[in-house]
Amino acid sequence: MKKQLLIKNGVVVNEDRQFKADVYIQDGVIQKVGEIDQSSLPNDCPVLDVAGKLLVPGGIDTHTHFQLPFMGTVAVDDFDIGTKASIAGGTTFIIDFVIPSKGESILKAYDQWRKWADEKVNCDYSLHVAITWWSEEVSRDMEILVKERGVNSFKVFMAYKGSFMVTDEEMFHIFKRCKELGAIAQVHAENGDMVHEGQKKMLEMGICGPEGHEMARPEEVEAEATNRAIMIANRVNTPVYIVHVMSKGAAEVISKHKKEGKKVYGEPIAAGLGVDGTHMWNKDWRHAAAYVMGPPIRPDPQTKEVLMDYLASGDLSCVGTDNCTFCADQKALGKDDFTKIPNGVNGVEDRMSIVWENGVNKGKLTPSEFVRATSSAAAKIFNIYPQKGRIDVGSDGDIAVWDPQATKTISASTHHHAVDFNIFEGIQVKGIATHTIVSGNVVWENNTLKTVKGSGKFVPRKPFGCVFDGIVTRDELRNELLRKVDREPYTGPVIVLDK
Ligand code: DUC
Ligand code: ZN
Ligand code: ZN
Ligand code: ZN
Repeated sequence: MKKQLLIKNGVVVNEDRQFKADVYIQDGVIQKVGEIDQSSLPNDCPVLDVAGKLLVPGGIDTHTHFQLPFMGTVAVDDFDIGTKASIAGGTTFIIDFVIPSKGESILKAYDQWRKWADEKVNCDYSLHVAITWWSEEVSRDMEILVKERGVNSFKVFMAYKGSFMVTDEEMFHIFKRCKELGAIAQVHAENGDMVHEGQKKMLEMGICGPEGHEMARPEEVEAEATNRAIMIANRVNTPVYIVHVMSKGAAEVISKHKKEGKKVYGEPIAAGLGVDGTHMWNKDWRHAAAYVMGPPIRPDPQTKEVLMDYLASGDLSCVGTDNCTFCADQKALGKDDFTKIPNGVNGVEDRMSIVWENGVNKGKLTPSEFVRATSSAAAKIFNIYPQKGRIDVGSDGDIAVWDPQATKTISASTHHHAVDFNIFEGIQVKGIATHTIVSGNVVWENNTLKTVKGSGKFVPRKPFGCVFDGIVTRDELRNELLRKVDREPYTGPVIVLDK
């Protein structure tokens, strides 16, 4: 028997248009979009009447760290709980990061992440791979990952000195390799040396609480690294994707380079769009520590507005979360020293509602721009469009039924994360996913999850091939000109200078 679903009376919202339609999904793939005569379908086809609600492509979270071993502990949202929380918020696809230790085989780390995820995911997923060290072996294994394991994105950390951080020289080689392989280079852009010095200074001054976290690594530290990463990528002539853009300064840098024609993408995250960093000054230590992530959420309350404006203009491309959650007892590893507080916040469940609330409800985004920002742009950048990121014939049956009128108050007491704190606690959002459809199955309705652990699939992503051609850097232009130089030697008089 075929697995099927008919969604009746929806308003399909894609990134380019919006129209009334029914949607018929069979065996996980959308077969029909438009007015569908129910009598043309088998009698036993289940029907979901959504009565004028919006149907948006299932959300894509470009940036999660489920069950990440990090800073002496392990993130509590694993691939099961993490993808359940995603689904409860309308997100049907996540891209997590494989993060090998320095010296560790990137293939081995990839296999480990695949095993962790395959056993537990409740929706489809992909993997980015972080490159934390550089060698012949890493270079060779990057090729294997691209050609045989479905990876087309590699991330470097410019921060986390002593663990993940790479040098500019290593970054240059990694970017070059990305270009050769048709993969996209991603960067955690903070100046790791400056972070290190800033942390030392704060501790010397006796500032040991969470508020020291932001003061140790202010905006300039992020903006400088963002600029450097884009400049180095441009030397190599390869596109670059800046993960978790948290500050006005970094967003400005991206916008400037984009206007100059460089291929650069910026990813704001739910935390940066939804809250400000003044919470790190909260008198309650646990509360303050909950907001510690890297790069920091900025204390200037204008930041989230500005980041949303850049998202609306398209200068920032798609929204992730950096979902990397730690409970009170884990955050307490840094109770006497903020540099030891495990960095990370929640976001995967609330991302879409936060973007709707602060984008669409504030008149900054249209519903189609919301779809672009939460799904389609990510699918395009990471080369899985239109399999994901669109409601169309042939696309995967991953859909969120979006009710722009329904409200909820975000709270740790009702969220689906394993973490005991929610950084959006108390925020009321109008616009939520009432139903989430994963691969043609209704797995979230009536506030209830009906997910199947391990049912999600790994989605391989192809390299970009010729997409990266056609961009000319100054170096290439220079080489081109040099090739053209075919000068006659000079044979005229020469002034002899006095000794
Ligand atoms: N930042 C975080 O806050 N957590 C995980 C890794 C990172 O870069
Ligand atoms: Zn990062
Ligand atoms: Zn607070
Ligand atoms: Zn991250």
